[in-house]
Amino acid sequence: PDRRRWWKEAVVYQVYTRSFCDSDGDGIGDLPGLISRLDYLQSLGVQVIWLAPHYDSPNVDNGYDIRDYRKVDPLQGTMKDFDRLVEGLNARGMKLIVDIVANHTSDQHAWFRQSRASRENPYRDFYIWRDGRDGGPPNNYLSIFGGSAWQKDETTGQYYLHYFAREQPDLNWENPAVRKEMYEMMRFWMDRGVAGFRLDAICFLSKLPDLRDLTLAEMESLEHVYVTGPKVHDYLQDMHREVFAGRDLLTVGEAFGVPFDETPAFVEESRGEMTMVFHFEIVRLGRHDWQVQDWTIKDLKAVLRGEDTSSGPEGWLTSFLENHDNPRSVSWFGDPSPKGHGPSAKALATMLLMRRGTPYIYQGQEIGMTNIRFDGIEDFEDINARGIWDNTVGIGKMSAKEVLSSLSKISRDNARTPMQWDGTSRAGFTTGVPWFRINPNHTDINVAQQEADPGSILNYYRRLIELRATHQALIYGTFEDVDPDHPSVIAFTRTLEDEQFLVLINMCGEKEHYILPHGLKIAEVLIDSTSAQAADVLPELMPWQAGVYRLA
Ligand code: ISL
Repeated sequence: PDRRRWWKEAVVYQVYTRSFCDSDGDGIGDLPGLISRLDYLQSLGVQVIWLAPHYDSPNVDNGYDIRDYRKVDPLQGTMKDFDRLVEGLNARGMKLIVDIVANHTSDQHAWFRQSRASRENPYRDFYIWRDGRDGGPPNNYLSIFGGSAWQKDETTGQYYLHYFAREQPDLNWENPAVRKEMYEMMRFWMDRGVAGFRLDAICFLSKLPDLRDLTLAEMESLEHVYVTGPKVHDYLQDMHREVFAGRDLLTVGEAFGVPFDETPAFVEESRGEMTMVFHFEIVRLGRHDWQVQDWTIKDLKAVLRGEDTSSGPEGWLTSFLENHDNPRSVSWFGDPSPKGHGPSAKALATMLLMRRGTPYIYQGQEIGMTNIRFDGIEDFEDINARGIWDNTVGIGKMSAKEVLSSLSKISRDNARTPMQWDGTSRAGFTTGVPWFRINPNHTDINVAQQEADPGSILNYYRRLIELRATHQALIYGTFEDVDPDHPSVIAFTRTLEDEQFLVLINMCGEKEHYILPHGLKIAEVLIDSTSAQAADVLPELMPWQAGVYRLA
């Protein structure tokens, strides 16, 4: 069985500060706003907050472009506010993890301003500079956000590498001075009381040594290439020795592009790298990059099984269906229509919280916030959506209608609309003009209304979180898919010693005649989204019915 760890037992709540709660009426969420909602977060039962980048930034990529790692973004507050946040959390028995963006900085960071100034500058090697080739960039690398991953800098005539936006130059991790700066910066935040880190794009740190050209197939899935740098494990072990060792932190790495079978190396405790990683196979089911594809429940189940074993016998794993980079799960996997909304959001909550792995709830997911409508490219804020548009419609490669339809479904903006606290005109998010549109459905979907309704999605989340906390088997128990072939029902067990639970999820909006395999029978209901009694759960599952049961 797994060794007990606080970060395996915790449920994490991801705060995208800019869209969470605004305290000063400038339309941008901030730290004092977040502090004012700590009682709410505590009442959910989550123990850890993952805070979006809170550092000084020109906000080209909403804080993922850092100008000064040791300063709080004035739009979000002050260092005092940060300290108050940590105190407020600790006073409630909760912890904070911060987002570390180590792969790149902002082009406004002092290091980059030095670096670009001349070839001889002592900071030149903080970034990755190369001569061009035949009047173009050094190789055919593409940026994750579209276009070449190289930008020519007129001052010195060389190109610098940027895996993301051109305003996000990649740091040169080969350079020991870069590593030293990063570790010191991480210790700086640890000294201010953080309990761990979410490590942004961490598997991209090590670059391919020869910077050879990509094949066409590789250009179609950049993330699978950019994670294959030969030194990524050296750097993570170095970071562990210098920063994490002996401190029992929660360290979660973004493993976008890392295949399941390469994962144990990142998360096995004895190797000393990270405690868990985020895989994207589930949230990216049904799409390739930004293009939408068909998917089935059987596909989803295959990924659930694959992910469950991906961390190896000794590593730990995460469970998430949403974050700030992906559409809302009720719109993607569920049914956001008035009829399907509540039931499908509860079905997804059951999957999220009852499988093995530390669950991450993204703000608003607990009330079933949905995607928003986009009528044209001007409705998008996200640099990624704009990049996709420029590289398709912009160059006449695809029609506006086609791209708009896809972007509306997958855009990161869907997850970035302001938190829906109540049904008033600004959703209780701000008294000013919100930086981004509030979803008009906030009149129906909001915290205030769900607080008052015992049958709400919000209160179902609370009950699930409490259930997980009271049964070790729901944390440490093994996971077994007992019905891999059923086309619409997910059925798995969680087993620890002599305790066993069955989790059932009807993943469709139709009633389903369902018989449990292997002669299994339900003896007791621990939670059921339709409030069914043990004898009535089967053989007819209601649309989207989900629950956790003790077997006879
Ligand atoms: O969201 C994506 C594309 O739509 C992903 O490819 C994403 O860029 C990738 O998972 C890395 O994400 C992280 O680093 C980015 C930042 O924009 C994302 O918000 C962050 O989660 C660059 O720092």
